[in-house]
Amino acid sequence: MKLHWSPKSPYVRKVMVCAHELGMVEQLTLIRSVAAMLKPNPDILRDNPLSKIPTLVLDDGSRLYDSVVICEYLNERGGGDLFPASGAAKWQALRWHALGDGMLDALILWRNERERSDAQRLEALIDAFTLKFDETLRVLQAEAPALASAPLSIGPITLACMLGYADFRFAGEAWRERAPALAEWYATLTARPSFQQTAPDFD
Ligand SMILES: N[C@@H](CCC(=O)N[C@@H](CS)C(=O)NCC(=O)O)C(=O)O
Repeated sequence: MKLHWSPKSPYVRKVMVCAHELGMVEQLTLIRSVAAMLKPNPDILRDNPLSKIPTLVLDDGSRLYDSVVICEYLNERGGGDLFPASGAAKWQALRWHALGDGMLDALILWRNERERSDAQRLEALIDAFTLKFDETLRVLQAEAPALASAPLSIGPITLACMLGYADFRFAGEAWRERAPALAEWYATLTARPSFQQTAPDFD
């Protein structure tokens, strides 16, 4: 299987963490692919009309996207339990996944906005993203005990990838100071080899 991949993408990281956890990394051929919102990449477009990474090309030529679809595919193929099948564990995992992914989408748009010139930047948008990040930290700080006792699944994996991206691109937000119990949970989870081996390239 070929994976359109980058060492900096938090969505790609979700897939790679799942692949490590499932023992499937060797089955993936990583294709370094540059995805930029303002410059669709013809090599990715051939496999995904949205020109986004991660995109997975299966051995039979079929394609899968986006990140959560790829993660669920790997989980099924690898016989894993990263997607709880039913009941409260399923809905908790999916809600955490939605929160992590939604916040990631906001962080990426926030970063784009932040890098505009003073004249072009929409401060109201920056304020809205700041508020959403604050609220996300508040909710997750309150849910840190639940996170600490939950089994490893797509929910906690995605939240940790989101917080890792915040470290990577939003170090100034100093989220640990505002969410110390969350920071403790994060430190424990990201000590796993699957996170250590997929840490974003800070260069
Ligand atoms: N919902 C997608 C989001 C993927 C995404 O936005 N990836 C970024 C890289 S971090 C990308 O490909 N951006 C290029 C673009 O938006 O055109 C997923 O979960 O895979």
